[in-house]
Amino acid sequence: MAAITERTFIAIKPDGVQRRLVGEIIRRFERKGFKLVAMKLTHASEDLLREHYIDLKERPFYAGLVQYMHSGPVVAMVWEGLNVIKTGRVMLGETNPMDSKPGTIRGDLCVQVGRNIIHGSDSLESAEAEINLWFTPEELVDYRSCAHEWIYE
Ligand code: DAT
Ligand code: MG
Repeated sequence: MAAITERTFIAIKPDGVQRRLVGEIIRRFERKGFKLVAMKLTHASEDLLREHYIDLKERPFYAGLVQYMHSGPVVAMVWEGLNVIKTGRVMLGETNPMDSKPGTIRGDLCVQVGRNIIHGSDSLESAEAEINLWFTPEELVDYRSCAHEWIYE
């Protein structure tokens, strides 16, 4: 069952950072009602990125994907809330921006699959693995949101 403390890993990719979309993307998660638990601007190593996308290692675009993700800084974040993994994916839109509906991040802000500006975990298992890969336990900040009672009954 989905929990209020469910967490997902969201990353704004190098194109999103370069295109000054960081504020726009964070704004959407904040306004929705999700709680920011961790965030850093980081130039990820190729080793970390290869591991992050390890499930896609046999795909023809894997090397280019790692290169693109390594081409500049990314904003790595952990967001928390009820059903945040699935809802986060809905907010992102489809993998290919061409298939993404208006109103979604990819539907509104990007054009091509190889420059789709944002990553979001797709399952509980991948969320846990990705959070552990990108963050140390100390980087996950424990605090109570003052809006909690106004977002949850
Ligand atoms: P998502 O990022 O929606 O979870 P994914 O995990 O299947 O999608 O793929 C990871 C990233 O790889 C995706 O955001 C963009 C890139 N990618 C996926 N399919 C691709 C393709 N057919 N050509 C080029 N890049 C692709
Ligand atoms: Mg994925």
